[in-house]
Amino acid sequence: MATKPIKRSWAEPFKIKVVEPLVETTRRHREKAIRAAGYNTFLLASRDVYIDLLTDSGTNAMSDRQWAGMMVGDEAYAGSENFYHLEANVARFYGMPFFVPTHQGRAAEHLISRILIKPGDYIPGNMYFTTTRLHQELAGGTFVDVSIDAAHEPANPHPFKGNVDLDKLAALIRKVGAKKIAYVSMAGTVNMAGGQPFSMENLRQVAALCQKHGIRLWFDATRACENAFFIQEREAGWGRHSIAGILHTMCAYFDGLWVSAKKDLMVNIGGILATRDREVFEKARNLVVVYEGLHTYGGLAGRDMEAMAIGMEEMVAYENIRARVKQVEYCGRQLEKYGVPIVQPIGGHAVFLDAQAMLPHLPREQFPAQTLAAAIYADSGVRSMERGAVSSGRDPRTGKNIYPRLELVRLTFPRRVYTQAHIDVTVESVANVHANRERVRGLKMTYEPQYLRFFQARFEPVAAMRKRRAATARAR
Ligand code: PLI
Repeated sequence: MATKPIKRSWAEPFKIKVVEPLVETTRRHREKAIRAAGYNTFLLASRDVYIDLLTDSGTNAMSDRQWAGMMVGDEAYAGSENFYHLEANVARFYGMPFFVPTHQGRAAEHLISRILIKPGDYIPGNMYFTTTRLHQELAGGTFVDVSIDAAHEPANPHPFKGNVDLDKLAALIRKVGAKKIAYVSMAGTVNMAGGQPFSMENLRQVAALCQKHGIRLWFDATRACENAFFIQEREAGWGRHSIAGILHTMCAYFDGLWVSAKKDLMVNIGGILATRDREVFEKARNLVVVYEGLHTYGGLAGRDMEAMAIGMEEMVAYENIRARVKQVEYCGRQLEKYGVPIVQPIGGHAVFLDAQAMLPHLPREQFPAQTLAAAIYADSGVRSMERGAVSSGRDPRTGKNIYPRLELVRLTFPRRVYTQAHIDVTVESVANVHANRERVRGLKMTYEPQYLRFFQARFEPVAAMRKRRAATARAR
């Protein structure tokens, strides 16, 4: 009798050697904590968090090899051995001959923005990222979103929502002229679109258009390996190529790149600015001394650079990247079973909840995503992050709030940190908030910092605000 083949699962390509205890808290404790944090999950103390899905940035578990590498840190001020190891691996994996280390991704963004952008320039990109756009604006530039329309539609299952719309890019070139475009910026697995990749074919076409007009093309390679994995899985002709091979091919289209090493490279701190352009490199090597440290350490310890160099070797291992992306997918699939609205397709580093679809009774001015993140924390101690109007900030010219079409909450998975059971607990909490969604009340912003407001803004429930105003009026 023929039997149906048994489904074979994937599993993490590691076992756990060191553990860090987690602490569960009561609902009362969490309600007090989130109130004290101004309903902003960034302002919670980590000790009050049970499962931390705020970010995958610098929150990764390093391997035994990486920890061993930390012990051979060469802490020389100049010419550390670890710098040369890292330099060799930047050339090997990203194919860039010139590089400077930086303390993290935004430091590299700062340098490249200062080097390439003149006041009045434009920087088209496949959707904005918070720190990237701010550094472009601080350098006098204007970011222009040239991502495809599908990227802004949460339910649209387009497999490459990180693609650039070539018509939008061509129209911008016609409108402002190629000379006014400092560079085109493309990010891998686009964060604000829900962790969505671009295709190799789209990259090829963007590169051809840039070349035709003599415009530089730069790569935010922070999550390039996830993008490479999606190309391998989804794009015809790439299924048999290795992750390292796909990464190399992607990078070959770019003039240079920056990386927040706190993601793909599975370390806790670090950044990279790398290029094949000698002139840009000379400027970066000089500027890094002003803002970061000498060009052979860039604000890092030797041991940090060693962990990065080894992390690079691990990031392209198929088993690692598959486990990473499939863990996120598992979470998304479980949420779908409960009918929770999530961004489709499921992203590479995170599951993004569609807060507007989940809380349609809240107007945008009451920040549905901020509200939802606070509600999930209060329910279970799971910490997530708002990725909507609060993150989007204000238009620098008009000062008005920008309300992006995507109003999302991000459940972000640190690499090699949590197990399937943690995901199940998370899913059940989100499902519980979803089941009781009509009871969720909106928020009002009570404090707003000037830059990157999502990190430090404070909020109050709208109802509490009304009560407080009434009490003040009575006291008068
Ligand atoms: O956090 P940094 O400064 O190491 O990197 C800035 C940065 C640049 N590009 C992209 C695509 C990012 O996602 C990014 C940082 N992301 C954070 C912190 C996150 O939670 O997604």
